[in-house]
Amino acid sequence: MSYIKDKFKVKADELSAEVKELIKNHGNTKIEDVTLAQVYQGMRGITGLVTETSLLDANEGIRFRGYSIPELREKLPKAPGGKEPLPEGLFYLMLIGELPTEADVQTISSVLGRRSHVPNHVFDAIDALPLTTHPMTMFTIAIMALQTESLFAKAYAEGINKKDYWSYVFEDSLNLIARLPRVAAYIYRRKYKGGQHIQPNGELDWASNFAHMLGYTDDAFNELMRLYMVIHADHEGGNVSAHTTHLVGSALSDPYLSFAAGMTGLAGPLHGLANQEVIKWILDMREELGGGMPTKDQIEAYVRKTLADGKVVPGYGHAVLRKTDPRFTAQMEFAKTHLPNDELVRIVWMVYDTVPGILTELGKAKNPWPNVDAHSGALLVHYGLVEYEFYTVLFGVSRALGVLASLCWDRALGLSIERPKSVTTEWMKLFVEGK
Ligand code: NMX
Ligand code: MLT
Repeated sequence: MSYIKDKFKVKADELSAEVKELIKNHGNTKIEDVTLAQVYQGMRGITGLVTETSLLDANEGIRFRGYSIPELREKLPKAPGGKEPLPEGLFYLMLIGELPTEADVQTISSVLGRRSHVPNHVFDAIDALPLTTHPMTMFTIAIMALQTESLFAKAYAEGINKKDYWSYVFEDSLNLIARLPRVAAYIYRRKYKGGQHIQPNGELDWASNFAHMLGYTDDAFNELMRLYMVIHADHEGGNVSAHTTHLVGSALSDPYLSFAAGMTGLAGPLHGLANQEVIKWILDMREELGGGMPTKDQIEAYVRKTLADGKVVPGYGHAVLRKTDPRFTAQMEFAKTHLPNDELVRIVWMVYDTVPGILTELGKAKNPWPNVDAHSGALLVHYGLVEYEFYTVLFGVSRALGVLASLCWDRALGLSIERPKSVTTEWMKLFVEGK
């Protein structure tokens, strides 16, 4: 791993010098104006963050260091016999900014395998929670319990030079990514499989070891996990989980604290919890209609009822995207190859044929198209992972790759504590009156 860390340091020094020059020569350049509405409405459209790992285009979707999802599926190294990219390769790409070789991916895989040990007190913390606790609550508590292992927190307490922060954040980030599948699988097996835990297999790649610890031995499920872990990993810096991790990290809270904070945001229904909400919504619809395949008219009526009840249609809409999410399309392609006749998948596709027209007709949602969450549940159910409350934990394990690679960059670039200015509505009223 040390050669990858050395390479990161070289890249970080180069970019730090470029950023210093940019600020020195163009520090007063105005990027855009901010409207009063933007300040009240979730800062939508305000460019206020720098995130190196990925960039979102409203129409085209996400690019990771310049590579789209179809390009990643083609270019990133695969497991022997596999067709989907290994998430370790995406982590390398986000960290270093270059496509990895097979050997780079192998190095990361084996480092993650070696660092995956989770101390017993973390399992004790999970075990202390009632079984009814939501898996995302268990997950964030377990990450907080893991914070005892932070090398950054320890080094900071001992007194380190700020030039070295990045090095400890780098180590913590790798250790945390290595440990998360074990923690997540422990939560799953405790809550849903009677506490019959499965030990990690150090021979496997990161995603298939996770699948193995969840209890899956199917090669197709390993492939799904690899794809799932790649497509959920990062979505530039402004989404709630990435932004929160970055914000909390800016106070020099260590990667465990920062990531746990990000995960509490991912657990919200307008963000990552939509992963579970979509399948719940489809299953509720099916139950209400008496089971089996609904007709297009029945789906349309159910969508209209959802909206009339003042609820959102989960899996549709986006704060930035204005077209079908390429992460939805990648999952649709996976389904077409592996499970084209699955009933739930076919319902997902019928919903896709129905919802955009209705949302467009009503004209309120700025984006009527599906996001990543609209498809994932149906794929997981097909392979037997039916416990939908767990889905956001899968999202969280994947999201660690992006937000922790970004946290390494934040500290390597020496980014400042985040502290935007806020005002009161009284201030706003006086401001618009010109006082
Ligand atoms: N169903 C019903 N109404 C919607 C939907 C939807 N899927 N999407 C947007 N709207 C409404 C939205 O609630 C808002 O209504 P109001 O003015 O009464 O507050 C109006 O349309 C305008 O919202 P937008 O500006 O289009 O969306 P915004 O940027 O505020 O929010 C989401 C983006 C993603 C939060 C929103 O589209 C949504 O709630 N979608 C459903 C939940 C979901 O799928 N979230 C997952 C996002 C991806 N992820 O994993 O994080
Ligand atoms: C994400 O993956 O974080 C979601 O699509 C939400 C977002 O980008 O705002």
